[in-house]
Amino acid sequence: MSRRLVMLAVTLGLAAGSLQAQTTARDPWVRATVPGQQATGLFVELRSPTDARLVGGTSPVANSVEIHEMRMDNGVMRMRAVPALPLPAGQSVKLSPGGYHLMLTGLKQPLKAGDTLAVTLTIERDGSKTETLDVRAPVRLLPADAR
Ligand SMILES: [Cu+2]
Repeated sequence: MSRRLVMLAVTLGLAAGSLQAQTTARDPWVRATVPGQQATGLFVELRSPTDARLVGGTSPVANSVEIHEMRMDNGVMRMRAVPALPLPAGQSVKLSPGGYHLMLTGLKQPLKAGDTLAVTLTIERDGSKTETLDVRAPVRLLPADAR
C-alpha cells in the first residue's frame, strides 16, 4: 500500500470513530412562551452509542439550562432539577412534556411558534470527558396552548 493510501485509511478510521462516539438528538422542540414568561421546556430524544450522561447545556436566549424531572408528589405534579440524566448505550431517552425536560430559565426574549432556538447540550462520557451537541430546536405550541 502506498503511503497516501495508508494516510487515507487512518483518516477515515478516525472519522468513523468520532462519528460513532457522538450522541444524536432527534425531534428537538421548545415550548412557546407567553409575554412575561421567564422559563420554558425543551424536549428531545437523545441516543448515545456508549454509556453517557446529559449534564447540562447553554443557550444564547437563556441565563441557564437545567435538567428537570416531573413527578407526582402526593397527587401533585412537581418538577425538580437533577444534576444529570443517564444515557445508556444504544437506548433512546425521550425528554417530553410531563417527564424529563431541559428547563431554559431567565429567558431574554419571548419565544414564538415558528422561531428556531440554538441550544448546546453538554454530555459526559467515560466519567469525565465532556462533549457538546449543538441542537437547533423549533419553537412550538403545545396543543393545550393553541386555544
Ligand atoms: Cu422544568
